[in-house]
Amino acid sequence: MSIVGTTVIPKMHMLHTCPFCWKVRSIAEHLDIDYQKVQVNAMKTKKELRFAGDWGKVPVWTEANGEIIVDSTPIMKHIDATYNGGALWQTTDEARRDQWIEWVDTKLSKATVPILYGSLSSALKTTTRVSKLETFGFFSKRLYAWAGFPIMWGIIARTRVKKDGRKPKQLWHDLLTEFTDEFGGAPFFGGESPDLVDLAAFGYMRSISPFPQFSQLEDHENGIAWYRRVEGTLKV
Ligand SMILES: N[C@@H](CCC(=O)N[C@@H](CS)C(=O)NCC(=O)O)C(=O)O
Repeated sequence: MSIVGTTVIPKMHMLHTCPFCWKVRSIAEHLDIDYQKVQVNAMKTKKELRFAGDWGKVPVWTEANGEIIVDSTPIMKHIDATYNGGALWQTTDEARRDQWIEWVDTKLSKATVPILYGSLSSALKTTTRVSKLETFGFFSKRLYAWAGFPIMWGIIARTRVKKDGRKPKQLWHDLLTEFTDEFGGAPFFGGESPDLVDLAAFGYMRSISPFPQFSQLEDHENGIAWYRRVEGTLKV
């Protein structure tokens, strides 16, 4: 719970560059919800999130009444249900919605690491930027900027890129084609306006926006047109 003036507002524990946090930020901005962002120390997430049990990951959403919700998609559903009557999750075709939220949370979530860390030069660019954007201690910031990139590149991203076989940009383009083709000519997955699936997908893509690699996604004509349409619905 957090008190600003006399008003009690919800808060979100987050990391600036975490894609799952961008999902929650996107729905909150779409619905114009007043909440407080609490940046955690990237090296001390477990410790700083101990209040939420042993989940240990961001985002963590704390409602004004003290209720704690974890995991980005359940948080999005909670926000929609609490502040919006569940309208973003409501649909006439639940099977399609459930299939695609699952697709977004498995396919798009796995595409963020390869584009950011999939080559040595992009990994270096990313970790340097992350070390500037996130909260670290004085020494761990420098340590992360220099030691983080070979770890992310060498161990995590390279394995994923190799396993998929496609270049990270190609992977994103294929996913954006698959997703936007599903709209059946409508401007959004949700039809004439974005729904929770749009906002979740948008959140993953938006998490790349602070990095130079975002230009590789801007090359996808239908994908970026959809992205700008969703962006246009945010109240920021
Ligand atoms: N399924 C979770 C994943 C959250 C997650 O993995 N967050 C990362 C940051 S991007 C984290 O907090 N990692 C810390 C850890 O695992 O120790 C969600 O959608 O919220």
